[in-house]
Amino acid sequence: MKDIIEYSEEVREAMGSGVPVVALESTIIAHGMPYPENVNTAKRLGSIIRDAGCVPAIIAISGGKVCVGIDDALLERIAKEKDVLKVSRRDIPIVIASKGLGATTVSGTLVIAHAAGIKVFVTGGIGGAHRGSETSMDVSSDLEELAIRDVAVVSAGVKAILDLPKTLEILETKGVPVVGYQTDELPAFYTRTSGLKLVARADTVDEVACIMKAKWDLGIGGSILIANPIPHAFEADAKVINAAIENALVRANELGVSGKEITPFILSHVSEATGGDSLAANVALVENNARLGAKIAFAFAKRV
Ligand code: PSU
Ligand code: MN
Repeated sequence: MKDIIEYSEEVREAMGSGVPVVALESTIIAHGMPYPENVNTAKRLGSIIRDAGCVPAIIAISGGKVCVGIDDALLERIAKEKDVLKVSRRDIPIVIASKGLGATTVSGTLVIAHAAGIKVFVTGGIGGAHRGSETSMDVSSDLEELAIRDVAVVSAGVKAILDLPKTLEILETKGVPVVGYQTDELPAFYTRTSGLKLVARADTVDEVACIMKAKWDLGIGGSILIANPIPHAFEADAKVINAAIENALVRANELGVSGKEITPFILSHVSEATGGDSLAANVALVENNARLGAKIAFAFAKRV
């Protein structure tokens, strides 16, 4: 993998001098937000992470190479072009071989962050078990990679388009602790609560770093999922969101949308149905995660 990876200069320098690097996924840019909010958000995440003394590494695939850290020109292409591929772990070798342009999901980003030795990865929401997955078998490969990659993931919980209790069960089976950051409950992305109690809570980044170190020092491979609730001011009305999700699921079913298309389909329908509010919430929660992720990366680096 090593000679397939291309590091940006900033990331290479950071790694050489022990500055903590924070990974960011690119599917959220290509398929999760409209242009130009996506490129502006990506740049703001970079500034937040740099202001906290770390270095951001957006992960993507381009020209037969895996990119760890991308320049503004490639960011612009990922944000703007219509046929950017959504790359999960399964798709990585295909997109490298075809020299296509790929935006990595949580699972794709985890594979690459792990290979690059990055310990903290910031995203919005992870994939999981879809509603009806007991028959469709649609469970995101995000959960498989969370099980085996030694990278802590900061998310705003799990979006209610999924089956949250099933997703938590699978994470338990796979040994992935879900740590509520200053909360006892699993946040549901647009909302701070889901009614589902978590087994672990951390109130400081040092506690999170301690959990990471304990897990990996013992050779228990795999991720720690940090669930960071959306800031109060941006929290959405759960009723409005849930109605939009129900509608989107009915539409997806009618149109026979399945496989890797289903998540982007539902995400875009929900954001259409809720207007600009959900986009503002989405931006706010990812920025909030970037602030926390950088602090965690710093706290962890101090411990090793
Ligand atoms: N959930 C969200 N926002 C997202 C995604 C999931 O709330 O942008 C994206 C992430 O990139 C995640 C991917 O890794 O969707 C999961 O896709 P799938 O369900 O096809 O595995
Ligand atoms: Mn799926």
